Amino acid sequence: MGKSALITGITGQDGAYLAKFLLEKDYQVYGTFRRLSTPNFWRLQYLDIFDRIHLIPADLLDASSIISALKISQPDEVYHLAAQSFVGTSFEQPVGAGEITGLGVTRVMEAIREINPGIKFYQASTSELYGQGNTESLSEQTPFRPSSPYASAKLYGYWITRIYREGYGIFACNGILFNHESPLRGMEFVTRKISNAAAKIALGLEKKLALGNIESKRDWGYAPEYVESMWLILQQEKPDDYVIATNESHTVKELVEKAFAVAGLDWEKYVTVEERFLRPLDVNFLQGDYAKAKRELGWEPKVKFNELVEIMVKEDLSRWQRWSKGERFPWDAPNYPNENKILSRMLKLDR
Ligand code: NAP
Ligand code: F7E
Repeated sequence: MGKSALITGITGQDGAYLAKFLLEKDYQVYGTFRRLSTPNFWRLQYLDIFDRIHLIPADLLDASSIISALKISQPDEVYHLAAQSFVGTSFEQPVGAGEITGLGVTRVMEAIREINPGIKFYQASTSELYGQGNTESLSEQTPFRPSSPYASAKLYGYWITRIYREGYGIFACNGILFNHESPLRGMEFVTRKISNAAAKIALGLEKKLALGNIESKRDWGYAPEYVESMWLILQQEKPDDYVIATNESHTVKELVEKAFAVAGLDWEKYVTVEERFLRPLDVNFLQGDYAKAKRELGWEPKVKFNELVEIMVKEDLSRWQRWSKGERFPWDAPNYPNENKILSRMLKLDR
């Protein structure tokens, strides 16, 4: 019998890919999910692993549910991926960001400390920790200067992880992952927003796309490769923190240009920049130096920017084509309202 792992946030992009990866390594895979009025298991169904995982209801706001999840799963490893993960939302729900994304980490760590301090713990840390003002590749040594409620909650989670490692001797590690994307990415993130819009416009299902800060630069990698690094981090002799990235950065404008080209379109005819999609603070440059991960984990990225954009746009094109012909399959886009439909604090500001 293989090892056992508990993934918080198994319904999200990384949770689904990590579950698939661990099943292939012969793990017993347990995952927490939130009770919602409409079930949200489409990614697990899309990867065809839904029947092979064990689901446990839990919410990061409820410590008792986390304790139950640990008692039921008795894991060797916990991958703590659940979070309020959209930076834009953290400006609208800043208290929730602190409670869920920040204090949630302590609830999981405390449960581990009480139930079994021998459990290994992975914390989903992020390049957003670095914040504004950088122009060069960022490493484990670069100081953090968070620029959003999301990032400051993640900074708290980063330090709690280190404190439980150094204070209680728990095998607790931070993966400082730069942006990673895939056809399973949430619809509100810029890569998927663009790949979905390019596909719909090419098929005559949509007319335009409104974006925010298109000068912003990101280091975008491919999510299925990044989940392998999470596992590698927990297989080392000593617990430590690692940057996972591609060490390349591109602007949102380059992304939109490439995505529309893959769909056979000239982006300038369809894309507008609208102030309502700008954040109160944005991080303009992120690029990660993954030398330590390469040296110590033997990890390096294979899929780079152009291939990533091609994978995403081609998949969204194919999905919309199949859907238009009447085929039905687990998928988020048909139920996602156009962002113009959503009245948020930021959208209301200029009305
Ligand atoms: P995601 O697709 O948004 O998934 C987030 C997961 O957290 C979902 O399963 C969600 O459940 C769950 N969740 C949210 N609030 C919760 C709560 N109160 N209690 C329990 N579960 C809750 O995010 P992702 O892209 O997979 O990212 C995984 C983790 O890595 C996150 O912590 C994120 O902040 C971090 N991260 C992501 C990236 C990236 O580029 N993707 C980079 C660095 C770090 P529902 O399905 O019910 O919403
Ligand atoms: O924005 C700009 C936006 O929302 C990327 C999360 O996984 O990665 C993610 O956070 C950039 C920003 O991702 C739009 O202002 C322009 O500069 O796709 P995003 P993010 O904020 O980088 C990090 C590593 C995480 O940890 C997070 O969990 O694109 N941008 N126009 C836009 N962004 C969005 N969403 N929508 C736009 O219309």
